[in-house]
Amino acid sequence: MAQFEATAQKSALHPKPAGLVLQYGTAGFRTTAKDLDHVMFRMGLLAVLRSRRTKATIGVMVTASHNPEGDNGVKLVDPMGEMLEVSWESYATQLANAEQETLLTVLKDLVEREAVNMAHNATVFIGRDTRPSSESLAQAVKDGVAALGAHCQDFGLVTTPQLHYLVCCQNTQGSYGDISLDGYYKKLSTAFGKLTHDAPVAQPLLVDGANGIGALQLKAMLPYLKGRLEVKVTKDGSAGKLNHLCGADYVKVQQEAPQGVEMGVGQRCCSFDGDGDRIVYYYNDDEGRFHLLDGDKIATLVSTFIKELLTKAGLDLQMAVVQTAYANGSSTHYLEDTMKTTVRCAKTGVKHLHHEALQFDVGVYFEANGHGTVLFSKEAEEMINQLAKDPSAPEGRRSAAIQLHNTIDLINQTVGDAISDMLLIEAVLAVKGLTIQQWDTIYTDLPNRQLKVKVADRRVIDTTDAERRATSPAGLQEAIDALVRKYRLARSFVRPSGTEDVVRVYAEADTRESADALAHEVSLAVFRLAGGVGEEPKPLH
Ligand code: G16
Repeated sequence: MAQFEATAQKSALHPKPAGLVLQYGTAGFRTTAKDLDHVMFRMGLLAVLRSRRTKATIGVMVTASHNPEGDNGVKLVDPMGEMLEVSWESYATQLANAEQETLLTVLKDLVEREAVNMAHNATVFIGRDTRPSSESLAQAVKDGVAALGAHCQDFGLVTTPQLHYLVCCQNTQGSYGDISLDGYYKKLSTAFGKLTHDAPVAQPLLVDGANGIGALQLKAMLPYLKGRLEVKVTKDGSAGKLNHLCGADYVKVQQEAPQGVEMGVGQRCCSFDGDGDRIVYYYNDDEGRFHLLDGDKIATLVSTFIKELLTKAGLDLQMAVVQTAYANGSSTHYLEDTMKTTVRCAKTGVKHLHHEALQFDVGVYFEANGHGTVLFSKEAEEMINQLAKDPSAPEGRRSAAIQLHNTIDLINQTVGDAISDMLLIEAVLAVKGLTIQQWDTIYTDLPNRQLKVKVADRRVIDTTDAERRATSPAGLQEAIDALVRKYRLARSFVRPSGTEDVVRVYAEADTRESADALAHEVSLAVFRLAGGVGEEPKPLH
């Protein structure tokens, strides 16, 4: 216990701002960078305890992903590369909010409740994004790890999914891949090369790197893809701020191209987010109209490709697509009615989608914002690999199994990964001989709008039914229902963001005007019934 006392003393060097209370949100803690030093130190402590408890390496990623450059945050990575187990989120919150005098008690309680063996070795992998504050915050994590006498390995500037990959490789003793960035580049590029071996090389792809780590890592990987994929990286951080008027979140929410990017007519373009775990595609048609292909379109493309290969391979595996309430109604209809695919709806946050996707042999999960991946169960992988290696199997079935095997190798199954998803999409388009325009016509999105409303305390909003209905404050859901009834093909919901201090509003309807009007009216209802602050939301037009 002397170790704890020394630790609590060291934590005084990373003081908690008085009165600050933070909540473990959709993807860890997130707020202005200046308020996070103590959180980082304490997450270093938590990672050590989690490592001792699981007897495995744990990851800590310093990033605020899509948030503005001045924010920062931290995401914790569990042994197989998943997000931190939900039951430990409350420990994280307790540690982050403990006052200096109570920190020791909170630590001791956690160790006792989880029966953590403090004599056990612990290892923590650390990564960070390109935010100016990230280096010193990563140092605070290291101080926390050292304070509990554990070992840490700092991978420096990596994308969030790369850190997930590295943690998984480490804890599978390299069977998921080599425990290095070189191993990551090689694994993905080799799979891409095999999958697209017989397909022609496509026209160059323009990638908006959100001025962040995704751009740096993609550039580092390009030599491995030479001759197979032509990519031009823009918003690579050499000028301009992280996520500012660019990046996947900007493009998805604003429904427009990143500012200042020269897009050729019909050119295939995509945007990453600030830590390289989201991707959306888009192009301008010859009338200058902008077309967005978001996470829903990606899920549709990828699930169709996998379903076709499973059918060709004659493998009877259960596949499902997992979406959230943000999924465009047209995508859900297309998947269920035309593709006859099982669709599930989960709460926002990849941890929820990931969990749901694990229930199937093949679980394709994507949030509309472009965050997602595909999970194959162990049994599914074994069946695919056996067939791929079976010389007595009919050629058509075997070659489909080989393609599935290469697809599995190309996918980062630990978490949504913009680089891996981009390569998967590029491979599917190349193998199927599809242009981005053809992909786009699979179905037509219902016009939709996302808005943010500032309220005094966003926790006054509670939701149910995978966030599709509000249970508090009183009267809000009834107000939304009444507004939705005014429009055709309309749907709307509200939920407190877990990464920003706002309430998010989503609306879709049969026309752009109706979707915008509905989103505005629902924003007003939130403002009036949920304690809006500042100016009332103004109509969009
Ligand atoms: C994170 C989560 C995503 C979520 C997004 C927005 O993304 O990983 O699953 O969709 O936040 O969450 P919210 O609406 O609660 O603010 P990222 O890319 O910012 O880490």
